[in-house]
Amino acid sequence: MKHSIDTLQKDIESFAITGNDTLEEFRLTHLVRKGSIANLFKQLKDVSPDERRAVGQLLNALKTAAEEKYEDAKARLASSAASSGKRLIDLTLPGRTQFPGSEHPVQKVLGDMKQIFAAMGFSIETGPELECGTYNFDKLNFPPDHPARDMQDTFFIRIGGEHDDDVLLRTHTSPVQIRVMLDKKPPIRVICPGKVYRNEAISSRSYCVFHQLEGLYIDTHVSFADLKATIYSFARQMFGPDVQLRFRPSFFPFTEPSAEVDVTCYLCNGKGCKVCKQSGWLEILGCGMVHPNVLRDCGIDSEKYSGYAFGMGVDRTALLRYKIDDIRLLFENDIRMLDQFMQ
Ligand code: 2NL
Repeated sequence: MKHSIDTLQKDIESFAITGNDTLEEFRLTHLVRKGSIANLFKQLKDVSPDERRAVGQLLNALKTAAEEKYEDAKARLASSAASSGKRLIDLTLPGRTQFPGSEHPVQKVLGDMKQIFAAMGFSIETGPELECGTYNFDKLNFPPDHPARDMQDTFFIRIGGEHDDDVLLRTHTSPVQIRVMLDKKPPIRVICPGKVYRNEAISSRSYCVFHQLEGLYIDTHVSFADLKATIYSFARQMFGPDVQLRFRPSFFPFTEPSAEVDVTCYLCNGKGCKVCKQSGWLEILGCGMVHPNVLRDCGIDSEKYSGYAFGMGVDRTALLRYKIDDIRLLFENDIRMLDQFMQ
């Protein structure tokens, strides 16, 4: 009997469990009710009573060892199956293409504008796109009945189910400059770039979102001559050293006097073409001396300080520079358009 146990123990120890088939073979050979171990237990009754206890202990130890070997092998096979699944590489798959991305044409133009003004000492300020009517209109000297305050022209925001006419998507970046004036003492020299929103009829030339860059300079003795010099310097760097400028009188509620500025058409050099409608001029910005009411309402003494401000659209310059014929292309983010701006 002891010899049989020894032989079986060697068999069990040397049994190589290499996969699920041999694992099952091991179980069927040794662990089932009619297997090798159970078979030896049956022979226990033939062992003499004084040896039976010791032989029984040997058999029990062998049974435990066989069960452990089985469970260990089972766990090992399960975990190696899981990790080899992770490591499996299908070499027939196509490679993964990298899309490095590119700077949006609007951001390229905006970047050039920011750089020119930063070199002249302007710092860059940003603010919220969701504004209150006070900063977007009232503090900019808009009269209460101004058409820009109309529901048809501006996106007012409904809050808590009630129409609240004091929260809106900003229609220009001027409220950022209002925030700067309320926050800081002159001298102030900032540019404010960003998205603005107007409820336009959408077409190839106008969209409900577009980009603006506004500028503000407030100090003692700031004059219209300072404004002109700054705009001239900007235009020459932006559109070329030979560009000519034309200041036309205009009106904005927040500046007095006000002007609109044209540059010689940089597509036809002022000769006249389809884009400038044969005039030879392109309108690039609006500007003026900050209205004393605006300074007063922002807590700045208009007897002591004066300032100029200007505002320009960014998208139109991007369309002209890159010969894009539909403004909507700037907002659809179609890869076929964007990847043409990859260097
Ligand atoms: C345009 C005209 C302009 C301003 C913007 C401004 C801001 C403050 C005070 C006074 Cl806080 N003015 N901004 C001034 C004149 C013109 O924009 O045609 N923009 C596209």
